[in-house]
Amino acid sequence: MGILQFFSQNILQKPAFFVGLIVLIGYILLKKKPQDVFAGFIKATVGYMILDVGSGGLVTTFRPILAALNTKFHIGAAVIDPYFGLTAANEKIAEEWPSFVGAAATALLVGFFFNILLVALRKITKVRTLFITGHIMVQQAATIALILLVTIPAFKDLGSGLGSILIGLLCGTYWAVSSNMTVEPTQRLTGGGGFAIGHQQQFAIWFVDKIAPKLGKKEENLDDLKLPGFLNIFHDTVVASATLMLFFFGAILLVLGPDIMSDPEVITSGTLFDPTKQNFYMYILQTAFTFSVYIFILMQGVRMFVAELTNAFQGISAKLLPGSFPAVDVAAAFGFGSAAAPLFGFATGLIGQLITIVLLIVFGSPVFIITGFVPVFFDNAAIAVYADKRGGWKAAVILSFISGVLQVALGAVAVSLLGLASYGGYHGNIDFEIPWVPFAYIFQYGGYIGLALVFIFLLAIPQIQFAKAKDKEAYYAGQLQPED
Ligand code: ASC
Repeated sequence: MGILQFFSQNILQKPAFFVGLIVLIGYILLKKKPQDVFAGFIKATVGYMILDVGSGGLVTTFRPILAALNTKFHIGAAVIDPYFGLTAANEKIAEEWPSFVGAAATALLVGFFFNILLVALRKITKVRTLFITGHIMVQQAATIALILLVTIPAFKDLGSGLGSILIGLLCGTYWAVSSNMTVEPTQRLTGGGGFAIGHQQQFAIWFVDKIAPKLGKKEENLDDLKLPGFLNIFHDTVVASATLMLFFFGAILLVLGPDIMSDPEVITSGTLFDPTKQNFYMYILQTAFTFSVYIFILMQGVRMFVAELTNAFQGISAKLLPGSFPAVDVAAAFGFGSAAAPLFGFATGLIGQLITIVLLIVFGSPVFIITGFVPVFFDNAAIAVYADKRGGWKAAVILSFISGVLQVALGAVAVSLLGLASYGGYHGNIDFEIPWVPFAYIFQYGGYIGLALVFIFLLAIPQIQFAKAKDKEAYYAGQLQPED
């Protein structure tokens, strides 16, 4: 138990070390020189820590600003964001099912080892991917635990021991199967990059990869869009993101005003406005530009660790888990495809979200949704990157817009189904709209039979993928099929 707990707390829940450890083991298996093993471990761990600085900076700076909207307008709203979702799920579990407080952490371990087992048995399961994005697994285990506790009232009677194991098996199955669905789309995007996605939009990526070619031409890339001359400056990520953020967060910050932005009770992280030291408009400019700074940092870190991880994983897949792929953070995909795609996806997804939020108000929805930064940016950016690769700008714009609409509409459904309005948050990423909202309803109406059906559905997916693959060797090797 001690060893398991050490592993869970210090490695599994600290993805930088988790990734570093995997690189270390991979390089040892590859019989690299000790100094190269050491260097690889450092570059992977530090690269991941740099990614964390980038994404952590984005979250700490922009999350309180969105939450402040809630404070100012006194709306019983839920922020759709996985960190808000994590907090909300944990609070609700602690209040209503106190014996299940540690369940998500145990489920995390159970799920991880079950994923390894599914890959080890890949000749039977057809699963090729190991989900290694620890911080995402923490969030998902909590949300999935909550979904089961709320929708199957008898679930609590299993007790936290058996209950945690069942939650873990469900998590592990989702991790293994969903990331396995991203192998071909990601190989296509990256030109054989050798990794898959283990994040919060695997079902969406699979769907987008299938549907995008029907929506547009892949030759009509976002990067090739003939924009009016002056717009060319937006092909640069820094210029584009800074400008866009100046527009959106500028408006939000103006509405919130200097009083709120200088209130430490509301702006609990990021940079507090200090009226004695700075002009408010300069503060707005600075906050908007901070976005570009963190995006830049994030991408730098990703390049570092993905390079090491892909090398090292060849060692692991050859020796330990033959034929397996690492399923990593979706940000790893942003460096491939059109450089303009993440930003376009984010912008169109945001427009889709805002229109749907207005519609919620117009139709008197009891649940009000506040845009959370993580889903609106990372999901829709990813959708646009993958869609653009297969169907050009039209597919990217259409699909990220639809995703924005679904995030808000189904997010509101989830908040009311799970009773989360008074806890202020829901996970919100696109996989936690589809398939997880339908799954939650299947549990609600089917109880344990519903749960069994979801297991069967998930485990059947890689079987169908394998059955449809003409070249079976290529399937196992994660190579594209001849018809692709
Ligand atoms: C998420 C989440 C984050 C970001 C990060 C993107 O879903 O919880 O912190 O996306 O993983 O790089």
